[in-house]
Amino acid sequence: MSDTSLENQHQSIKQQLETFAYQYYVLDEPSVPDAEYDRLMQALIEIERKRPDLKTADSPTQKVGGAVLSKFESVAHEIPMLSLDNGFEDDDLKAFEQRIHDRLNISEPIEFACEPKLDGLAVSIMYENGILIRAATRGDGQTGENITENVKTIANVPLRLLGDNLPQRMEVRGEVFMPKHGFETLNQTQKDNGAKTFANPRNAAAGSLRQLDSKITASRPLRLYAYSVGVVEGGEIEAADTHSKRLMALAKMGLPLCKETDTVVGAQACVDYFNKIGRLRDQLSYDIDGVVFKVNNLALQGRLGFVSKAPRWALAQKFPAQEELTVLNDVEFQVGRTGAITPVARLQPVFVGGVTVSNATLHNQDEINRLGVMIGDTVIIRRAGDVIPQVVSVVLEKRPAEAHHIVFPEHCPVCESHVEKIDSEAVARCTGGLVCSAQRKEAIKHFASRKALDIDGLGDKLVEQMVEQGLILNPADLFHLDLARLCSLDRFGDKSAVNLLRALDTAKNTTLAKFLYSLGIREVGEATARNLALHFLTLENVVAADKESLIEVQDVGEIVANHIYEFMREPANIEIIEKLVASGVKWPKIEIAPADQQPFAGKTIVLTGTLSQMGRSEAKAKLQELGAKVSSSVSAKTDLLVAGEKAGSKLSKATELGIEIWDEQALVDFLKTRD
Ligand code: D41
Repeated sequence: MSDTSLENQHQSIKQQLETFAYQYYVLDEPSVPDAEYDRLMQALIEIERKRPDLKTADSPTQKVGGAVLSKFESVAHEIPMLSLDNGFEDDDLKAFEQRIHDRLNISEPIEFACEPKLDGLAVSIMYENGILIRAATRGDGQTGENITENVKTIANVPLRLLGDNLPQRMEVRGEVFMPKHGFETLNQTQKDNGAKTFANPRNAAAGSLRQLDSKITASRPLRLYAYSVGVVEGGEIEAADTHSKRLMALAKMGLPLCKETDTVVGAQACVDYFNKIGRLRDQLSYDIDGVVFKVNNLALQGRLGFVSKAPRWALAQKFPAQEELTVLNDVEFQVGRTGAITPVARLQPVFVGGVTVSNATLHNQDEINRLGVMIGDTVIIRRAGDVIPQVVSVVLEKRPAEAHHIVFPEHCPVCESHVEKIDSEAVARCTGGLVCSAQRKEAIKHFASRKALDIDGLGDKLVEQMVEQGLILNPADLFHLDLARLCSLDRFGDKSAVNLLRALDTAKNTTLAKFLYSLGIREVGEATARNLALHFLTLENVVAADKESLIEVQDVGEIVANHIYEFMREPANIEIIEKLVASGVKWPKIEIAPADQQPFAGKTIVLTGTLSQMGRSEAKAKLQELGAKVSSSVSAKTDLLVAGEKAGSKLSKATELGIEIWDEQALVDFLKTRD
């Protein structure tokens, strides 16, 4: 091929790749399948192999990394990278606005730019005439480290800016972070490879950015959000008179911004924004530790200036800490419904993430070994969202001389039955079965729970009391309770008793799927119970099923089949089932339309996004009744995708593959025609 045609081809492929990467990583709107992107990238690599002179600094091939350094050179920031003042309470925001008013000698409400405070690492990226020429860490604010090769591999960092009227020089400042999902995947891969896992996305981002081999960085799911500029010489952006216009100019040049940013007027509106982001926090795809508020007007920013390295015009309002130090006072062992024994850390109470925490789960023996934790140790505990607090790590320097090992019990702490640990499983179990009052309590709680028989008013505390006083031993006994016995319970009046008896009566009308789920068979969740019901149609068939026919049920493998089979071979279980049926627990006969009347027979359907009119499990059940196989991932074999709100990658994949797509309303309308 002639030199010019190779050059033209290179130019054309390069531009296509830049556009696709921009659409995919910056706009979040994929336009071509991954395979097409990979194919073009290979073609570009091939051309550059023949013509190394075409391998310029902004070539998309630079995204894959390659350079291996022996150390990071230092870089002096032309304009120092400032730090941020912190605020913690609503009043801190009010005081912030007050200080601004006082200093500027004005009283009008101030306009603030608001940005979620990403929990990553601040970086500086220098572009000259639109080409990325250098990137550096913040370091101490004056001097950082040259991490150009690594930053170039970050998927959403443009190597070349878009548009015309670009600045001759522009330094973009922003935060490099690892999205939560990428962090989970990375840790799983690390674990599978026997490599060390990272404690949180921030550490993972820091570890990934500080690699001398940029190929490693390239393999890590890092992202950038730009939040400011340093040096700016020329270009349209120079004319911006507010922070938000600057950010807009950056977006126009192809730089990624956090989508949750906004501007508000006055401190109260800042408080409202802070609370709104706080509520959204768990749903965001990245970790944040607060919100940064900045005076939007650049002229006012200039007048305010900075004190001791932090601008007077910005404030980082922090969420309550999610990690704290405390002492592990003791470990207790709890017995669950299936006998699983869980070590629970009893902690010196500590205020973290807005609540006082005195317990944390230690999961199992493997986790205790992994942490190397001893009683008496000072530990770091973390509380994220609504999940159970976790012990993150041990502060070995603080281990007291009297610290002692955690001894896993060989006998059940509740019923003293033998504890069994199967090598292939992480959990240890009490072998007591229904002899064990802890397992009994949990089994009854499960039986009464909302997704099972849904017995209104039968809460956990009440179940515990009833078991402790010997009123009931198993779920079947619930239906033999009477007023006199119920009224003997602590703080349980006539009225509550009547209500509970009525709720028990109502709960007798259920479905076969819910009944099977309520039995609490190991690893038989809602979905499996539903599959069992649809497959076998009657309780008798499930009870009598052999392992081979159980494995035929959708999503039932050998292990689950074994659990079901063993459960049904246990005379005590059969006795309970028979008693329940004798007490009047019943369900409607399952009518399966003949195959030729099942509109989705043989079809594979995927549900994605949020379904607001019906729950996802309800939608799934209805589709299955109409013959569909409901799968969780989109592939060429998918026949239909039902996309609710906020549908993401599955929707784009289905679009790419040309699969039929319905919104929730279409499904609802369709199901109506079947009722
Ligand atoms: O999201 C962030 N972590 C963030 C950090 C942000 N959205 N804005 C920031 N703005 C600044 C100033 C106001 C100094 C330009 C920052 C940081 N600084 C910052 N990050 C680390 C140290 C300072």
